[in-house]
Amino acid sequence: MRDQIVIKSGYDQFPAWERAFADAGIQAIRWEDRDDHLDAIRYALVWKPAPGDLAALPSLEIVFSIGAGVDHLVGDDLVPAGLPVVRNVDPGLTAGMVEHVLYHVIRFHRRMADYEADQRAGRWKPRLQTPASSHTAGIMGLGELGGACARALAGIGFRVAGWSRRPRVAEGVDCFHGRDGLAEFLSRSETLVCLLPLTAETCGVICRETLALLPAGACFINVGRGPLVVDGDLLAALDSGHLRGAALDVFHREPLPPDHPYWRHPRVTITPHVASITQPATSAPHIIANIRRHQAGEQLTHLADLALGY
Ligand code: NDP
Ligand code: OXD
Repeated sequence: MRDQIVIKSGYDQFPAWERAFADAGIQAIRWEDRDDHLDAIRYALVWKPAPGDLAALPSLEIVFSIGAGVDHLVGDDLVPAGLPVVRNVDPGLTAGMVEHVLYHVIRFHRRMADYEADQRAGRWKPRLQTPASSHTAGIMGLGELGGACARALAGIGFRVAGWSRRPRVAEGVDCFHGRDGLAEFLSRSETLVCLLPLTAETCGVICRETLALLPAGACFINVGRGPLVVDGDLLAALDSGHLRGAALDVFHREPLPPDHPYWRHPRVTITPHVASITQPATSAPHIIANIRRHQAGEQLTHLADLALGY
């Protein structure tokens, strides 16, 4: 019997997953068809399972997250006790995130939002250009995605600072860590990029106190998760002009409710949680390699620690 992996995705990518796994001799099963394969499904590749969903798969051995974030797997009755959870590490997802973050950092650095407003007003108003080397991008979260964004920004000349939980060393990046390093990190972040996972420790980290530590006129990009931000505090910092702009991809409630003040705020740019999307062709090799390791009795890589939340 072929190995079987059941897939529950937020996007209709089943044919691409099916092709990617078929090449390795693994049969992909649509989530809707799982009851016909209950005894054979050993692996699940999921996004936002409902409580009890995974417990109903009696032969399950590994849970793979379709997303880089695993916050959708933290909670009662989501992952049966003892099952390993593997994070998604996908060069395609990383490349997409680097594109999104570079685009927004450059957009803020080159004042494109101001020029767009000028155009709407029919206003010709040149501003002096400043070099990237005079602008510090601060990256919160120096993991797979934050680390790649930091390297890419440094590579095109930005000054880059980074913040992580444990000490990190990254070429071209001024690294800070822990609560003790946060104030110094924030005080130099002219554009702050949030690429943290949502955990008990990081929830609400972007709040009145932390926003006040950013330089006046700073910009903010959130591509981590919505609840990392206290919305009222971010709106107050934008209204007061302390923040020049925000590019928000993730929100407390998704879809963002139609009456949310972010929609119409002149300093806010919204995207619908699309900063980057898992690409089956580039993500599957990492999943297949872990299935092979598991079958050989070897240690899995990129295990999530659900107690830590990432
Ligand atoms: P990683 O687990 O590789 O990296 C997480 C980083 O956050 C690490 O550097 C970690 O520190 C740091 N971190 C965690 N907790 C804390 C803390 N309490 N204080 C300071 N730093 C902390 O994750 P990824 O880079 O793969 O992904 C990051 C997040 O990006 C995901 O969890 C998800 O929420 C989001 N995402 C959003 C997407 C979108 O389209 N908007 C797409 C994909 C992901 P340390 O290095 O010390 O462990
Ligand atoms: C992810 C996401 O976690 O898309 O990968 O948000």
